[in-house]
Amino acid sequence: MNPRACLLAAMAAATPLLAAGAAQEPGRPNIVFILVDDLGFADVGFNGSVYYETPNIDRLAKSGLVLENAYMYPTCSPSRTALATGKQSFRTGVYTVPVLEQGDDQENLFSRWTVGDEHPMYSQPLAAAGYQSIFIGKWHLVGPYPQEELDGPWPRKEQLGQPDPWDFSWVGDHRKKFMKYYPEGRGYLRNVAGTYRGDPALEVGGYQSETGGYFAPFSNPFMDERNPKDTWLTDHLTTVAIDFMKEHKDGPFLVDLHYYTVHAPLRARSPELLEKYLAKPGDPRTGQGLEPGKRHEHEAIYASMIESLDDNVGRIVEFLDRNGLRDNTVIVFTSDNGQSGKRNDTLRGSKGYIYEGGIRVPTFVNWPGKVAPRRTGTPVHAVDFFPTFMEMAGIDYQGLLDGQSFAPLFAGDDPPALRDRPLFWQLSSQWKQGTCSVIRKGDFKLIQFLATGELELYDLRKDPREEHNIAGRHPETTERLLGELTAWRKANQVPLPPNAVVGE
Ligand SMILES: [Ca+2]
Repeated sequence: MNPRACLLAAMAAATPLLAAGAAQEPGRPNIVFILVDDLGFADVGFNGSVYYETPNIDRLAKSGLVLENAYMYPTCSPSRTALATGKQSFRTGVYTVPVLEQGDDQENLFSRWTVGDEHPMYSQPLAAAGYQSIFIGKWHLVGPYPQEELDGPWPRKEQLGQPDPWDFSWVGDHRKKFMKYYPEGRGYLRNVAGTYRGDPALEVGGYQSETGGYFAPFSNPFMDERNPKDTWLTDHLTTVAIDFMKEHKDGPFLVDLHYYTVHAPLRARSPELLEKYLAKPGDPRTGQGLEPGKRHEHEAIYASMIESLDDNVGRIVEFLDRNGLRDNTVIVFTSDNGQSGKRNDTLRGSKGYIYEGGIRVPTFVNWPGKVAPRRTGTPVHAVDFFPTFMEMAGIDYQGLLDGQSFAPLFAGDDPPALRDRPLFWQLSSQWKQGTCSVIRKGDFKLIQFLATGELELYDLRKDPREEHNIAGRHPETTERLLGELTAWRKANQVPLPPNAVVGE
């Protein structure tokens, strides 16, 4: 037997839950789900960055399954909603971050902010199966005024708004009336730092404040700051995670560590790290670290935040190793959308765009002995994480889900049922680009803009930077994918903005 076949045979023997039709494994694994905010595909060493430094993250990636084509929506809210509920945007009505929307009620179905309790989250079946769970960091699955969303007309005539960051008049209602929209209403034992907001800048001045919310005092009403152990938010959230795992060592536990970093406002972790990255040569392949002047300082600050993220991932691994928890803990690492305003010459677009730079994110699953270390190009979507968590935990979940478990990839192969399936996106409200429906299947990605009917087709294998729209040159492929996309919309009765010119 060759070494790979030998490894697979050993894994097959050791992983009954992954075999077709197998019974549940008696010991459910602990799950640590690290979700980083706005971390770009190429902002980690394991995807080739030589400017940003992520040695701890890279080690985990190398000994795990790297998903090279892991996709989110282009912004926080729809991605986080899809991750949590396993449902597409058109079911939850969460299409983008409401305060970012551009245009009027003809051009948009204005997005919801609050995820309705008719949409269960993966944390609920996990809690029912005995998981002790904590939510740490950015929640963003509730709007500042849930009652306004519930009482108002639908679709709305105006987009939803938010208060000034330092206006805490909403807190009282959220602690009582709207708690069901918070982690505690979703099966978690505790919520630390999760609010409606998409960034940590809650003190007077918001983004312009000195700390940006990344340095203590954090001013977060959902965080106990009486005995702060750390003065830097990313360190503090990691300490909370470690304390929780200490408390619940006997497991199984779910730690959702959804860091606020590396979202704006950017703040340098330390003057020393800032100096280090200001002096470091840039990377000619990605363009990272090569920006001039003020933008270079921006990149160096960002790099210091990434290094701090990496240090903290290292702390988690060290804790698990020291406590003999590593083998029964699966670590899932991803980001909620592409990089925001940084440079990456290897992909088109950034946060807000449906191009690869906006939706393809750095992702891996590490589970010693259960996940064969390798890289795969099989595409996965945000809606696939919920069913994957169910399979990892051996839960037979019966609710409606739009995705598919990608746990079959763990054994070392790419089953055609996963490799060749289509992935879909529906963006019915707009920010940086027009509303659109999207299908990715095989090597191809087709974007249909709803207000104009314009089509863009890209061959991602030959043209990873999406420089050549080949819709006109490949009418057969275009028609075939458009047919699948249209059939998907029709089968799901996907609502479209009033100005859409595409019919079914
Ligand atoms: Ca984000």
